[in-house]
Amino acid sequence: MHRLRTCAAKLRPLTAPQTAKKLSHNGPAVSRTFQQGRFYTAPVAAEPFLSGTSSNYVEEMYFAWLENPQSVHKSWDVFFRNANAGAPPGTAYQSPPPLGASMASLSSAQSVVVAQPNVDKLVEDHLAVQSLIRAYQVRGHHISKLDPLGISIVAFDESGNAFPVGPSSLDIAVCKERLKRLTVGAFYGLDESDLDKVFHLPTTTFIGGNETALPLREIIRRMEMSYCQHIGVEFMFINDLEQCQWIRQKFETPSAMQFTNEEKRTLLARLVRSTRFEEFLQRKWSSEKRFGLEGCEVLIPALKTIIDKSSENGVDNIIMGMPHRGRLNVLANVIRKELEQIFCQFDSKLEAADEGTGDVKYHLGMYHRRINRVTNRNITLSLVANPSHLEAVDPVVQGKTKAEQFYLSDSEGKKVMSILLHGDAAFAGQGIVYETFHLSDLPSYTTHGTIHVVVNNQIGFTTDPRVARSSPYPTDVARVVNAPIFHVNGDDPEAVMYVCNVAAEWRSTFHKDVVVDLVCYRRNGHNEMDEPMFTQPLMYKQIKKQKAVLKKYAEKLIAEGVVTQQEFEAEMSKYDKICEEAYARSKDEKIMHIKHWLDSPWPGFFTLDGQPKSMKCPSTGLSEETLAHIGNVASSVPVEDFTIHGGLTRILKGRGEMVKNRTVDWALAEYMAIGSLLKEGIHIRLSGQDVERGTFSHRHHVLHDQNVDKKTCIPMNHLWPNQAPYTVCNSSLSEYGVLGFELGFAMASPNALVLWEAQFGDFHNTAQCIIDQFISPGQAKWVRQNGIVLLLPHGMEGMGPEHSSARPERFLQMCNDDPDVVPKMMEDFAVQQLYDANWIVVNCSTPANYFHVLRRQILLPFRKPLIIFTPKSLLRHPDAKSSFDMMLPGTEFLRGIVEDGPAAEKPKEVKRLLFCTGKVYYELAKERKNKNLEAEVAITRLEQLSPFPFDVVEEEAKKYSNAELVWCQEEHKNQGYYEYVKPRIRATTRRERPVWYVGREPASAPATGNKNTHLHELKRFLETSFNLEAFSNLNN
Ligand SMILES: Cc1ncc(C[n+]2csc(CCOP(=O)(O)OP(=O)(O)O)c2C)c(N)n1
Ligand SMILES: [Mg+2]
Repeated sequence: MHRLRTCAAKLRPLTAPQTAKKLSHNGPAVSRTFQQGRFYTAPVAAEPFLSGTSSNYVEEMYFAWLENPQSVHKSWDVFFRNANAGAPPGTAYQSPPPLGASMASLSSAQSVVVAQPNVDKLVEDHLAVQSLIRAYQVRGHHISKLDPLGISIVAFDESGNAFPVGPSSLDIAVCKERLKRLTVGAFYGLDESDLDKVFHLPTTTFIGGNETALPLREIIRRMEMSYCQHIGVEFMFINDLEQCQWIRQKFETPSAMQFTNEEKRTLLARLVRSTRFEEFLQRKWSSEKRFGLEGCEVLIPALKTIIDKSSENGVDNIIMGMPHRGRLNVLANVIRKELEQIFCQFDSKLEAADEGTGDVKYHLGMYHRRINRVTNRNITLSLVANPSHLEAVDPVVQGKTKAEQFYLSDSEGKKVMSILLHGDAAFAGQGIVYETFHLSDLPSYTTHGTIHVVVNNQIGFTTDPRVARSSPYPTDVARVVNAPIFHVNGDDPEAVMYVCNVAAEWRSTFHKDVVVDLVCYRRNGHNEMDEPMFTQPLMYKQIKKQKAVLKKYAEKLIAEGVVTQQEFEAEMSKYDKICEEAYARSKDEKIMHIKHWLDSPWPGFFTLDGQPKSMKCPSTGLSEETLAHIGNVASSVPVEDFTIHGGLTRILKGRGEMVKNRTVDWALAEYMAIGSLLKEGIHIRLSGQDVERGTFSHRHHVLHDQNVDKKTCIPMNHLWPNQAPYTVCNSSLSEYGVLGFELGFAMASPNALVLWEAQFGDFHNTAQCIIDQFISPGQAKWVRQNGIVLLLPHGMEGMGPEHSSARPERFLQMCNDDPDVVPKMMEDFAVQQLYDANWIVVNCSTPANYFHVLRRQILLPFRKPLIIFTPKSLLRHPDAKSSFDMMLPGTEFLRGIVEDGPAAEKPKEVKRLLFCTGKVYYELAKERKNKNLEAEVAITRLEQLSPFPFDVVEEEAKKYSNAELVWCQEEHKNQGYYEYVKPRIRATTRRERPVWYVGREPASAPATGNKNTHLHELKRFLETSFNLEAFSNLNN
């Protein structure tokens, strides 16, 4: 009870300003003292009956009275006045004079509560009514008529009889039963004889319209109308009173759902398009799968309503993501892709004019700018390309939306918004939905409200909801972010249109997520070739009887006289003709241009025919002055009155020393790369868990004032007067969601460097779907380049199996370069190789090289994903420092760092050429020195693993022509790089020289959990690395 009242205390102040305002004008002289959990003034609070269950109700009364003393019954008015005037407890109440007035006269209803023999009964009845109203608001959706098939369990009682629902069944017994379901219990003591009693309405309902009291019968009728028809509103979990009131007003206000004839005709026309489109496809390609929309044709008018309303509210750019169901229809009738372009996709002889794997109909995206005919405003609609993996596109859409908002300085999402479509089974089942919802209100990830539309056909392929989810609705996941959920019967197009309007208004008012759950059915099997009767016989018997929504709605409008039969038929013929004409034109389409299916064109970045403007990469070096400037800012606090932590002062001082000595460590090199690109107008966004400080406490891009909460400073944003902005943001604890989001962000523009850092590299595998479905094959599947950078901390540091390996073998296995073919070494070989690659995989061993590869990423004339295995111990390794000299103009990223010590002076005398990558180099170099083998063993580091630096390796192999070729890695043999590099090194030597392996034995886990074993393994493979006899008796 106390908790409840404390909650009330939290909610009530929202209306307090209005109340206070009123009070200061004409209310009684009551000062409103907010006490812990209670709002009465002390004398009122002292009344004995306020301590019981009636207190909530009385509190309502009291507030109503404070706002307007005339709004409550006279007896309450007298009571509150007396109590406030100091009447001793128990004496403030005076029985009202008996009223003889007729109850039919509702206009004077505010003072018509029947005289009660005692106040307890009066209070209890009002309480009962208030609870009843609340029960409808909270749980009315459970008994609303959402299922067009009428077979969902909520419409049946225990004996299997369909429950009579709706305002027509106002028999009190029925109401009681229905309300029992809502209230889990009795009817609060109300009975038949109370139906004509008039009750004052609480301020938490709008069913009264202009009336403040209504007979119980009418209250029930109106609550039934609001909450138990074809719309089920789930919102009472939202802990914001204003938002709850807003929703109540939308659904409770009498006659809220009114449409003009014009609107009804538009709705019918949209249904005609939606329905006839599927029928047309079925006629022409009866044996093709199309994942049709039959049973949810209303999706098209639903989306169009959302778009119209949003456009009316100022949105001019909508980014959508959707699954297979109804995709073609959405492309045709919402995004308005030319019909012939869609139809020709069914022609198997269509030839592709450009790259891309021809994965068009269900996966490719779209981008289209056009005039919205309803609002006459320009609107850009894009549909993001998606893989089969249901819901995987959700965070990608959000990231792209965020980026578009960012570039348009649309900081509140007034211009750009996203719409996500979902299937019922996928929405409930896929965890990425939850991860995406959790990004929705985070400052650096919010898109200021997404409208989710669920095509809830009550089935997922062949699986019933009752075995597909543990929640009552497929939409329950949305409750975590307090998104209202509007369930609506898909066979009532007007109800659908109404909720879609409300959803769009909600989004533009509160800038928060909202869900429209279109409860519908799937007329055919999962696709048109599937037999649904195998698995859902009863459901499909019902579906066979089901009249199509278009027919039902047309009949309704014809009966209402809104359209005539002829007009309806003319509308259908008109659209059929459009389809036929497009079909004829589609026959002329012989060549298919996948680039016409891009969701994110990058105007000006490529030549007109989509090629890079050059095949050169400018020098990535920087002037001494620029390096020093960035270094100095990185070592300072560039704002006044800001107290940083003492430890950080030391770190910054250390950075300052490095700058003086013209050297950089890892963190400083990163600073230089980012800072310099900002100067060149490139927006940089670094996102991931704890990236602001850096997991290893090396980065410190956000400084925190030690004395003032939330006072932070990002020195990177204080580098240059007109620099591009730098966004660095700690993310939610998600990989799938956040990596998807950043990929989407990177998709929007080629002129931004977007980096996602995994806390440890091994965590990337919870985002595997984004890597496998989007990043690795994105360009090949969807002709879409993307320059996202993945920073994956990697290295065998004895930290055990969980934090050691970013699994380089997996990334390398997905590289598209041929292991057995040495490419032609022409001019610009290195850039050409990058252009041909699906992605770039590097493992830098020096800060300078890390610096160059980040800069190269943006200076290249095209975009490729870049995977960087980043070090842990090297962050502070005394040898892992680079001189400014390695970063000056003319310097560049080194794909291989070749031996330059004594071995290089007399290469023919070298016995062994050790190839390696990453941090193991430092261990090898140290061991070589200890063993005094610097002239005998050359060590060459491969910094870029893929595309493979064939030229570098070839040259080194030739140079050390008498040396054994050895690949050394610290990872286990079946992991790391060995499988990838071995055939490629062999190919460069025409398979004439063996490539020996040194490293850890094959293993299932990435590393041992035992520190001693770790050190032992290290010792062993270092020994072997410099045991020049190790392979002398072996064949490779
Ligand atoms: C992540 C993932 N797992 C499994 C599948 C295979 N699959 C394709 S459609 C489908 C059923 C989807 O049901 P629902 O989300 O309700 O959409 P509907 O087809 O009913 O419109 C399944 C399981 C998939 N595409 N993606
Ligand atoms: Mg489904």
